[in-house]
Amino acid sequence: MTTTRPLRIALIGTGFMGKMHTHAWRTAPRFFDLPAEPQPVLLVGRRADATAEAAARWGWPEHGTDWREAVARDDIDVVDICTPGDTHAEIALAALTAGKHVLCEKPLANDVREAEQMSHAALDAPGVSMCGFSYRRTPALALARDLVRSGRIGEVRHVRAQYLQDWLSDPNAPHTWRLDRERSGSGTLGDIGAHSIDAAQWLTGQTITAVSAVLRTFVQSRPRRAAVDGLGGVADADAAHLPVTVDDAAAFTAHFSGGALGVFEATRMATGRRNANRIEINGDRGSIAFDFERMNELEVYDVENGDTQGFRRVQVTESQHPYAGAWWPAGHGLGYEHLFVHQAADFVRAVAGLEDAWPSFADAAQVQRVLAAIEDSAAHDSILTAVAAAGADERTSS
Ligand code: SOE
Repeated sequence: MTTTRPLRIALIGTGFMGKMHTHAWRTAPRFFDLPAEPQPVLLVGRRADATAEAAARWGWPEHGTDWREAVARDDIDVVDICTPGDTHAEIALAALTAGKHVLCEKPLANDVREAEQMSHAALDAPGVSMCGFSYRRTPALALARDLVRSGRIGEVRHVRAQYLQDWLSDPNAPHTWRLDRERSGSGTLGDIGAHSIDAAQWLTGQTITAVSAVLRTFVQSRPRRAAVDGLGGVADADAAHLPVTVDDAAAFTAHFSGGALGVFEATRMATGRRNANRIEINGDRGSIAFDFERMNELEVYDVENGDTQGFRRVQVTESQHPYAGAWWPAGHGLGYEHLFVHQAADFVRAVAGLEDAWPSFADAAQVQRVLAAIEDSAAHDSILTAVAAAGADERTSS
């Protein structure tokens, strides 16, 4: 059913996510049958020289330094926001008002007020909007969701989620925008803890209603960055240090709307753990367990298995598994970039009206309210803190 109708993209941001989304827009129509062809048109970055270089390398025909150009142009259909959180709301609100379709990186915004503004604007806007909680598009997690939602593990009692990275464990690792509260909203909590919160709610179909939390900053200041490399970079050893104004680690317990109990941990200081995004869910009839460092596998336990009981390691690479049929023969495996290709493909289908856009801005605003409750609780000696309720008109996807 592939057509050549173009869907013209402007991408804002030239960092890790800008590079990843570029790859996704280009690759999605090569592997998925799509009703329109994403067409990279305009790349926007803050620095003219770096943006020109990125545009040339990644194959963007046009580049600029003002996102307003993307919003104002009639020949742009989609605005893809891959900037630090402090600009998400302004860009997204302008783009939605201009009738664009909007894909926005997570967390949706830097605070609840902005997130709710975006969620309301999305409700009234003609364009489609989606927030980039990309892990939902991991085949193993999508399969886990089908199992949990179909009742295969029974009534969910425990959700145990850890998101562990280590790129900040060296106190001399350089300062980045991810360590500046003004730009990122929060630290490890919003950057990677938000993924665990979203995954837990999406997998179980339950929302988090109250939390008790601790946040910790282990390194109070860091050298200025001289060059970008991966998530961190290379420090300028001679430059003055900049203050770290966000959390390095977060730990919290959570009450879920359906009665489940959650235990969460997120850190960028777990030496040896590079991107261990893990989640285990225990129900009364079985369990599922996932670790992104083995992203092609899902561990599944069924209480029914009698003498042969035990967790089974399922390779989620069969053609009938979510997304997997578009790729390689069974067992050949996918990587991190595939999640973003799946996201791009689903976004194009949503624009064509073939499916809903999920996670919606309302889903992402719900995650933002959980983040806010965690910060509140941590600021008040971990006191149990209720998560604010969604507005009556907010429409979360199931
Ligand atoms: C992007 O989705 C992202 O959340 C990054 O911002 C994190 O730093 C990361 O490592 C996981 O993916």
